[in-house]
Amino acid sequence: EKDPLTVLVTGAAGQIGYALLPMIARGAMLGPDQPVILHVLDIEPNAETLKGVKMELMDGAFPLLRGVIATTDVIEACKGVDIAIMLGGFPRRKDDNIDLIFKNVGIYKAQASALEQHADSNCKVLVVANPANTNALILKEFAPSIPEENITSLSRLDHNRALNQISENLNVHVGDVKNVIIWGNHSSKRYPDANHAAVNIGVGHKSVKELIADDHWLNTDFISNVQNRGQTIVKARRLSGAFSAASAVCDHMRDWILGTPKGTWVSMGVYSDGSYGIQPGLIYSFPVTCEKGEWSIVQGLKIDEFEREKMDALERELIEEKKVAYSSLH
Ligand code: NAX
Repeated sequence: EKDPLTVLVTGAAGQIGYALLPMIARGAMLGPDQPVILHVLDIEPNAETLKGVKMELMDGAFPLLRGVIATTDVIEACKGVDIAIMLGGFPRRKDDNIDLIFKNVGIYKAQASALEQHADSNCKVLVVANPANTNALILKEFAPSIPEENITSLSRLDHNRALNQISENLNVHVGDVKNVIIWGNHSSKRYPDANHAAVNIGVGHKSVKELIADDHWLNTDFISNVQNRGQTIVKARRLSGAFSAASAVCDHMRDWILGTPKGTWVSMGVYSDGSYGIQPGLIYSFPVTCEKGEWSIVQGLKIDEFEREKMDALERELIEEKKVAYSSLH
Protein backbone atom coordinates (compact mmCIF):
# COMPACT_ATOMS: atom_id res chain seq x y z
CA GLU A 1 0.00 0.00 0.00
CA LYS A 2 1.16 3.56 -0.72
CA ASP A 3 2.19 5.81 2.18
CA PRO A 4 -0.41 8.50 2.85
CA LEU A 5 0.17 11.97 1.41
CA THR A 6 -0.61 14.97 3.58
CA VAL A 7 -2.83 17.52 1.85
CA LEU A 8 -3.38 21.00 3.26
CA VAL A 9 -6.56 22.85 2.28
CA THR A 10 -6.70 26.48 3.43
CA GLY A 11 -10.02 28.31 3.54
CA ALA A 12 -11.45 24.87 4.20
CA ALA A 13 -14.61 26.15 5.89
CA GLY A 14 -15.60 28.01 2.71
CA GLN A 15 -17.71 27.01 -0.25
CA ILE A 16 -15.09 25.41 -2.47
CA GLY A 17 -13.57 23.63 0.52
CA TYR A 18 -16.92 22.04 1.30
CA ALA A 19 -17.11 20.59 -2.20
CA LEU A 20 -13.42 19.73 -2.49
CA LEU A 21 -12.75 17.85 0.75
CA PRO A 22 -15.00 14.85 0.03
CA MET A 23 -13.59 14.66 -3.50
CA ILE A 24 -10.05 14.39 -2.09
CA ALA A 25 -11.15 11.89 0.55
CA ARG A 26 -12.72 9.72 -2.16
CA GLY A 27 -9.56 9.69 -4.27
CA ALA A 28 -10.74 12.00 -7.07
CA MET A 29 -7.57 14.08 -6.80
CA LEU A 30 -4.75 11.62 -6.17
CA GLY A 31 -6.24 8.34 -7.33
CA PRO A 32 -8.23 5.50 -5.76
CA ASP A 33 -5.11 3.82 -4.31
CA GLN A 34 -3.61 6.88 -2.59
CA PRO A 35 -4.37 7.29 1.14
CA VAL A 36 -4.49 10.89 2.38
CA ILE A 37 -4.22 12.85 5.60
CA LEU A 38 -6.10 16.15 5.46
CA HIS A 39 -4.99 19.34 7.19
CA VAL A 40 -7.83 21.83 7.06
CA LEU A 41 -7.17 25.45 7.94
CA ASP A 42 -9.45 28.42 8.35
CA ILE A 43 -9.49 31.60 10.43
CA GLU A 44 -10.75 31.95 13.99
CA PRO A 45 -14.23 33.36 13.15
CA ASN A 46 -14.85 30.16 11.16
CA ALA A 47 -13.42 27.73 13.72
CA GLU A 48 -16.81 26.24 14.59
CA THR A 49 -17.75 25.72 10.94
CA LEU A 50 -14.40 24.04 10.42
CA LYS A 51 -15.15 21.65 13.30
CA GLY A 52 -18.43 20.76 11.61
CA VAL A 53 -16.60 20.07 8.35
CA LYS A 54 -14.20 17.76 10.21
CA MET A 55 -17.16 15.89 11.75
CA GLU A 56 -18.62 15.34 8.29
CA LEU A 57 -15.28 14.10 7.00
CA MET A 58 -15.13 11.59 9.85
CA ASP A 59 -18.75 10.55 9.22
CA GLY A 60 -17.93 9.98 5.56
CA ALA A 61 -15.99 6.87 6.73
CA PHE A 62 -13.74 7.27 3.70
CA PRO A 63 -11.39 4.27 3.45
CA LEU A 64 -8.61 6.44 1.96
CA LEU A 65 -8.79 9.10 4.68
CA ARG A 66 -6.17 8.33 7.32
CA GLY A 67 -6.48 11.44 9.48
CA VAL A 68 -7.86 14.96 9.72
CA ILE A 69 -6.32 17.91 11.51
CA ALA A 70 -8.63 20.91 11.70
CA THR A 71 -6.90 24.05 12.93
CA THR A 72 -6.73 27.83 12.84
CA ASP A 73 -2.96 27.73 13.42
CA VAL A 74 -1.05 28.17 10.15
CA ILE A 75 2.07 26.48 11.48
CA GLU A 76 0.26 23.38 12.68
CA ALA A 77 -1.59 23.27 9.35
CA CYS A 78 1.62 23.40 7.29
CA LYS A 79 3.57 20.68 9.16
CA GLY A 80 4.76 17.91 6.86
CA VAL A 81 2.48 18.92 4.01
CA ASP A 82 3.09 17.28 0.60
CA ILE A 83 0.37 19.16 -1.26
CA ALA A 84 -1.11 22.56 -0.44
CA ILE A 85 -4.39 23.79 -1.93
CA MET A 86 -4.77 27.47 -1.13
CA LEU A 87 -8.45 28.47 -1.14
CA GLY A 88 -8.19 30.85 1.80
CA GLY A 89 -8.47 34.57 1.38
CA PHE A 90 -10.94 37.36 0.81
CA PRO A 91 -13.35 36.28 -1.91
CA ARG A 92 -13.74 38.41 -5.00
CA ARG A 93 -16.69 40.74 -4.57
CA LYS A 94 -16.29 42.59 -7.85
CA ASP A 95 -14.42 41.43 -10.91
CA ASP A 96 -11.40 43.47 -9.87
CA ASN A 97 -8.07 41.96 -8.93
CA ILE A 98 -6.35 45.17 -7.84
CA ASP A 99 -8.81 45.75 -5.00
CA LEU A 100 -8.15 42.23 -3.73
CA ILE A 101 -4.38 42.38 -3.87
CA PHE A 102 -4.20 44.66 -0.85
CA LYS A 103 -6.27 42.23 1.16
CA ASN A 104 -4.44 39.10 0.11
CA VAL A 105 -0.70 39.76 -0.22
CA GLY A 106 -0.16 39.90 3.54
CA ILE A 107 -1.93 36.57 3.96
CA TYR A 108 0.11 34.93 1.19
CA LYS A 109 3.39 36.29 2.47
CA ALA A 110 2.74 34.81 5.94
CA GLN A 111 1.54 31.49 4.57
CA ALA A 112 4.57 31.29 2.25
CA SER A 113 6.87 31.49 5.28
CA ALA A 114 4.89 28.86 7.19
CA LEU A 115 5.02 26.49 4.19
CA GLU A 116 8.69 27.12 3.64
CA GLN A 117 9.54 26.32 7.25
CA HIS A 118 7.18 23.47 7.98
CA ALA A 119 6.00 21.75 4.80
CA ASP A 120 7.87 18.97 3.00
CA SER A 121 10.74 20.51 1.03
CA ASN A 122 9.22 19.21 -2.22
CA CYS A 123 5.69 20.40 -1.40
CA LYS A 124 3.49 21.09 -4.46
CA VAL A 125 1.29 24.16 -4.17
CA LEU A 126 -1.87 25.20 -6.03
CA VAL A 127 -3.21 28.70 -5.40
CA VAL A 128 -6.92 29.16 -6.10
CA ALA A 129 -7.78 32.23 -4.03
CA ASN A 130 -7.97 35.38 -6.09
CA PRO A 131 -6.03 37.13 -7.44
CA ALA A 132 -4.73 33.59 -7.97
CA ASN A 133 -1.72 34.33 -10.18
CA THR A 134 -0.46 37.18 -8.04
CA ASN A 135 -1.08 35.34 -4.76
CA ALA A 136 0.98 32.48 -6.21
CA LEU A 137 3.71 34.92 -7.23
CA ILE A 138 3.87 36.32 -3.68
CA LEU A 139 3.99 32.79 -2.33
CA LYS A 140 6.84 31.94 -4.70
CA GLU A 141 8.82 35.06 -3.78
CA PHE A 142 8.43 34.55 -0.04
CA ALA A 143 9.11 30.82 -0.03
CA PRO A 144 12.37 30.82 -2.01
CA SER A 145 13.43 27.39 -0.81
CA ILE A 146 10.36 25.72 -2.34
CA PRO A 147 11.32 24.94 -5.96
CA GLU A 148 9.64 27.54 -8.19
CA GLU A 149 8.19 24.87 -10.45
CA ASN A 150 6.23 23.60 -7.42
CA ILE A 151 4.09 26.73 -7.18
CA THR A 152 1.13 26.97 -9.54
CA SER A 153 -2.20 28.77 -9.86
CA LEU A 154 -5.58 27.54 -11.04
CA SER A 155 -6.75 28.23 -14.59
CA ARG A 156 -8.33 24.83 -14.99
CA LEU A 157 -11.83 26.03 -14.20
CA ASP A 158 -11.65 28.49 -17.10
CA HIS A 159 -10.09 25.73 -19.22
CA ASN A 160 -12.95 23.34 -18.43
CA ARG A 161 -15.50 26.07 -19.09
CA ALA A 162 -13.91 26.59 -22.51
CA LEU A 163 -14.09 22.84 -23.25
CA ASN A 164 -17.77 22.94 -22.36
CA GLN A 165 -18.46 25.91 -24.68
CA ILE A 166 -16.87 24.06 -27.62
CA SER A 167 -18.71 20.86 -26.75
CA GLU A 168 -22.08 22.66 -26.70
CA ASN A 169 -21.38 24.58 -29.89
CA LEU A 170 -20.29 21.52 -31.88
CA ASN A 171 -22.67 19.15 -30.13
CA VAL A 172 -19.88 16.73 -29.31
CA HIS A 173 -19.08 15.05 -26.01
CA VAL A 174 -16.97 17.25 -23.75
CA GLY A 175 -14.58 14.35 -23.14
CA ASP A 176 -13.71 14.43 -26.84
CA VAL A 177 -12.67 18.10 -26.84
CA LYS A 178 -9.07 18.89 -25.96
CA ASN A 179 -6.24 21.41 -26.11
CA VAL A 180 -7.98 24.70 -25.51
CA ILE A 181 -5.66 27.20 -23.82
CA ILE A 182 -6.19 29.73 -21.07
CA TRP A 183 -3.41 32.27 -21.47
CA GLY A 184 -2.18 34.61 -18.77
CA ASN A 185 -4.22 35.80 -15.87
CA HIS A 186 -7.37 34.64 -14.07
CA SER A 187 -9.02 38.06 -14.30
CA SER A 188 -11.89 39.71 -16.12
CA LYS A 189 -9.64 39.79 -19.22
CA ARG A 190 -9.03 36.01 -19.13
CA TYR A 191 -8.46 34.68 -22.61
CA PRO A 192 -9.65 31.26 -23.70
CA ASP A 193 -8.06 30.32 -27.00
CA ALA A 194 -9.45 27.51 -29.17
CA ASN A 195 -7.21 28.09 -32.18
CA HIS A 196 -5.18 24.97 -31.42
CA ALA A 197 -8.02 22.90 -29.95
CA ALA A 198 -9.15 19.58 -31.40
CA VAL A 199 -11.99 17.09 -31.21
CA ASN A 200 -11.44 13.33 -31.12
CA ILE A 201 -13.34 11.63 -33.92
CA GLY A 202 -13.05 7.83 -33.83
CA VAL A 203 -9.45 7.34 -34.82
CA GLY A 204 -7.54 10.62 -34.86
CA HIS A 205 -8.91 14.11 -34.38
CA LYS A 206 -10.03 17.22 -36.24
CA SER A 207 -9.22 20.82 -35.38
CA VAL A 208 -11.99 22.89 -33.85
CA LYS A 209 -11.32 25.61 -36.44
CA GLU A 210 -12.08 23.12 -39.21
CA LEU A 211 -15.25 21.88 -37.54
CA ILE A 212 -16.75 25.19 -36.52
CA ALA A 213 -19.21 26.71 -38.99
CA ASP A 214 -18.73 30.26 -37.75
CA ASP A 215 -15.15 30.92 -36.77
CA HIS A 216 -16.02 34.52 -35.89
CA TRP A 217 -17.64 32.93 -32.78
CA LEU A 218 -14.24 31.80 -31.53
CA ASN A 219 -13.03 35.40 -31.30
CA THR A 220 -16.28 36.81 -29.87
CA ASP A 221 -19.01 34.97 -27.94
CA PHE A 222 -16.82 31.99 -27.10
CA ILE A 223 -14.46 34.31 -25.25
CA SER A 224 -17.12 36.38 -23.53
CA ASN A 225 -19.14 33.31 -22.52
CA VAL A 226 -16.10 31.94 -20.69
CA GLN A 227 -15.24 35.35 -19.26
CA ASN A 228 -18.77 35.88 -17.95
CA ARG A 229 -19.51 32.34 -16.85
CA GLY A 230 -18.70 33.00 -13.19
CA GLN A 231 -21.14 35.93 -13.06
CA THR A 232 -23.78 33.96 -14.95
CA ILE A 233 -23.58 31.25 -12.29
CA VAL A 234 -23.74 33.81 -9.47
CA LYS A 235 -26.95 35.19 -10.99
CA ALA A 236 -28.52 31.76 -11.18
CA ARG A 237 -27.29 30.26 -7.92
CA ARG A 238 -27.06 33.47 -5.91
CA LEU A 239 -23.68 32.08 -4.86
CA SER A 240 -20.46 31.72 -6.79
CA GLY A 241 -19.68 28.38 -8.39
CA ALA A 242 -18.10 25.87 -6.01
CA PHE A 243 -18.08 22.24 -7.09
CA SER A 244 -16.97 23.09 -10.61
CA ALA A 245 -13.99 24.89 -9.04
CA ALA A 246 -13.36 21.96 -6.67
CA SER A 247 -13.46 19.54 -9.58
CA ALA A 248 -11.02 21.72 -11.52
CA VAL A 249 -8.66 21.66 -8.53
CA CYS A 250 -8.75 17.84 -8.61
CA ASP A 251 -8.12 17.85 -12.37
CA HIS A 252 -5.16 20.22 -11.99
CA MET A 253 -3.46 18.20 -9.24
CA ARG A 254 -4.24 14.79 -10.75
CA ASP A 255 -2.81 15.74 -14.14
CA TRP A 256 0.23 17.39 -12.56
CA ILE A 257 1.07 14.42 -10.35
CA LEU A 258 -0.15 11.47 -12.43
CA GLY A 259 0.47 12.98 -15.89
CA THR A 260 -1.57 14.36 -18.78
CA PRO A 261 -2.89 11.88 -21.38
CA LYS A 262 -0.75 11.50 -24.49
CA GLY A 263 -1.51 14.22 -27.07
CA THR A 264 -3.37 16.37 -24.55
CA TRP A 265 -2.33 19.53 -22.81
CA VAL A 266 -4.00 21.49 -20.02
CA SER A 267 -3.76 25.09 -18.75
CA MET A 268 -1.87 25.87 -15.57
CA GLY A 269 -0.57 29.07 -14.03
CA VAL A 270 3.17 28.42 -13.75
CA TYR A 271 6.25 30.63 -13.44
CA SER A 272 7.25 31.90 -16.84
CA ASP A 273 10.63 30.85 -18.23
CA GLY A 274 10.24 33.37 -21.04
CA SER A 275 8.30 31.02 -23.33
CA TYR A 276 6.20 32.86 -25.96
CA GLY A 277 8.03 36.06 -25.00
CA ILE A 278 6.32 36.35 -21.61
CA GLN A 279 8.36 38.08 -18.90
CA PRO A 280 10.27 35.45 -16.91
CA GLY A 281 9.22 34.95 -13.30
CA LEU A 282 5.57 35.95 -13.61
CA ILE A 283 3.00 33.28 -12.75
CA TYR A 284 1.33 33.13 -16.15
CA SER A 285 -1.11 30.53 -17.45
CA PHE A 286 0.34 28.41 -20.27
CA PRO A 287 -0.58 25.20 -22.04
CA VAL A 288 1.41 22.45 -20.31
CA THR A 289 1.90 18.72 -20.45
CA CYS A 290 2.83 16.84 -17.29
CA GLU A 291 4.82 13.71 -16.66
CA LYS A 292 6.12 12.18 -13.42
CA GLY A 293 5.06 15.17 -11.35
CA GLU A 294 6.65 17.78 -13.61
CA TRP A 295 4.97 20.20 -15.99
CA SER A 296 6.49 21.57 -19.17
CA ILE A 297 5.19 24.37 -21.32
CA VAL A 298 4.00 23.27 -24.77
CA GLN A 299 6.41 24.82 -27.25
CA GLY A 300 6.17 25.87 -30.86
CA LEU A 301 2.50 26.85 -31.19
CA LYS A 302 1.98 29.36 -33.99
CA ILE A 303 0.59 32.52 -32.44
CA ASP A 304 -1.45 34.90 -34.61
CA GLU A 305 -1.90 38.63 -34.12
CA PHE A 306 -5.18 38.35 -32.25
CA GLU A 307 -3.69 35.88 -29.77
CA ARG A 308 -0.50 37.92 -29.41
CA GLU A 309 -2.40 41.05 -28.50
CA LYS A 310 -4.43 39.27 -25.80
CA MET A 311 -1.38 37.44 -24.42
CA ASP A 312 0.56 40.70 -24.15
CA ALA A 313 -2.33 42.55 -22.50
CA LEU A 314 -2.53 39.79 -19.87
CA GLU A 315 1.21 39.98 -19.32
CA ARG A 316 0.94 43.75 -18.76
CA GLU A 317 -1.91 43.17 -16.32
CA LEU A 318 0.20 40.70 -14.30
CA ILE A 319 3.15 43.09 -14.25
CA GLU A 320 0.81 45.78 -12.91
CA GLU A 321 -0.61 43.41 -10.27
CA LYS A 322 2.93 42.52 -9.21
CA LYS A 323 3.75 46.21 -8.83
CA VAL A 324 0.65 46.85 -6.71
CA ALA A 325 1.42 43.78 -4.59
CA TYR A 326 4.93 44.97 -3.86
CA SER A 327 3.84 48.53 -3.15
CA SER A 328 1.30 47.25 -0.64
CA LEU A 329 4.00 45.25 1.16
CA HIS A 330 6.22 48.23 1.85
P1 NAX B 1 -15.38 31.44 0.55
O1 NAX B 1 -15.45 32.86 0.97
O2 NAX B 1 -16.60 30.59 0.68
O3 NAX B 1 -14.21 30.71 1.39
C1 NAX B 1 -13.00 31.31 1.65
C2 NAX B 1 -12.56 30.82 3.02
O4 NAX B 1 -11.25 31.31 3.27
C3 NAX B 1 -13.45 31.32 4.16
O5 NAX B 1 -13.88 30.22 4.95
C4 NAX B 1 -12.52 32.25 4.94
O6 NAX B 1 -12.78 32.25 6.34
C5 NAX B 1 -11.18 31.62 4.63
N1 NAX B 1 -10.03 32.50 4.89
C6 NAX B 1 -9.96 33.85 4.78
N2 NAX B 1 -8.73 34.27 5.14
C7 NAX B 1 -8.03 33.17 5.46
C8 NAX B 1 -6.71 32.97 5.92
N3 NAX B 1 -5.88 34.00 6.14
N4 NAX B 1 -6.30 31.70 6.15
C9 NAX B 1 -7.13 30.65 5.96
N5 NAX B 1 -8.39 30.78 5.54
C10 NAX B 1 -8.83 32.03 5.30
O7 NAX B 1 -14.82 31.41 -0.93
P2 NAX B 1 -14.88 30.23 -2.00
O8 NAX B 1 -16.09 30.38 -2.83
O9 NAX B 1 -14.63 28.93 -1.33
O10 NAX B 1 -13.65 30.62 -2.93
C11 NAX B 1 -12.32 30.50 -2.47
C12 NAX B 1 -11.39 31.35 -3.31
O11 NAX B 1 -11.30 30.85 -4.63
C13 NAX B 1 -11.85 32.82 -3.47
O12 NAX B 1 -10.71 33.64 -3.31
C14 NAX B 1 -12.34 32.87 -4.91
O13 NAX B 1 -12.24 34.18 -5.43
C15 NAX B 1 -11.39 31.92 -5.57
N6 NAX B 1 -11.79 31.35 -6.87
C16 NAX B 1 -10.83 31.20 -7.82
C17 NAX B 1 -11.06 30.56 -9.01
C18 NAX B 1 -9.97 30.36 -10.01
O14 NAX B 1 -10.29 29.89 -11.10
N7 NAX B 1 -8.72 30.67 -9.75
C19 NAX B 1 -12.41 30.07 -9.35
C20 NAX B 1 -13.24 29.81 -8.15
C21 NAX B 1 -13.13 30.84 -7.05
O15 NAX B 1 -13.97 31.91 -7.34
